[in-house]
Amino acid sequence: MAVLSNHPVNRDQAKVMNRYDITKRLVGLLHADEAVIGGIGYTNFDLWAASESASGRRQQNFYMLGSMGLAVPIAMGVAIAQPRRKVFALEGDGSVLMQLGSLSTVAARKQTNLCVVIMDNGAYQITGGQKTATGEGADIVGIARASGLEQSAWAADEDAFVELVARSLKEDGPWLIGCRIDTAKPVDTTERDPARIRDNFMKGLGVRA
Ligand SMILES: Cc1ncc(C[n+]2csc(CCOP(=O)(O)OP(=O)(O)O)c2C)c(N)n1
Repeated sequence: MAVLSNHPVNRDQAKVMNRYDITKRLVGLLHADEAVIGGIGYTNFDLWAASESASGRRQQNFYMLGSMGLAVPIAMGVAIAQPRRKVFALEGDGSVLMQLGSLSTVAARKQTNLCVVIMDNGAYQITGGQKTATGEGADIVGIARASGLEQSAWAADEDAFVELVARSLKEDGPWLIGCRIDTAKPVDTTERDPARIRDNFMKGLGVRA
């Protein structure tokens, strides 16, 4: 396996970053057609905020509003249906902890066009900041590797994050990027209109006129 990062770090060494800032950097690296699935929690709020520009809001995003742990399964479904499209799943640590089996499923399928980004703030922030197990020593990148996702790494800092995302755009995955983030409030709130979210996403993916 190739060296994943020029700055290999463990969870404790990883810089605590800001979710909006790194989401904005990720969106800035996209070409246009990549699909991005934002998990429930503040992850999708900052994806919503980071995806607005002068030319409108990026349509290739899906915002999960209902249930925890579904960003990876939904992203995998999109990745299977449209294998030439790169697909990103952005998920909170609390949510991925509820659906750890999805990581081994992605690994077992060798879903090459999928990149999972975990926003680890050690808390269920949106429901009041209750501590998650990652705040007690569970290491999502370690869990991912043990699930078969060899190309999993903690982002040492913002530059390393950009480097890892850029690699995931160019090279086959599956990838998993662990990000330590702070508990700053998200920049905006996703519009709570699931039918519109679905329709926009389907248009963005070219499966609905
Ligand atoms: C299956 C399920 N259990 C509980 C909830 C209530 N709930 C919604 S978001 C959330 C916390 C999400 O935590 P995390 O994924 O870490 O994201 P953060 O809020 O930190 O951004 C909880 C408990 C839910 N929506 N679905």
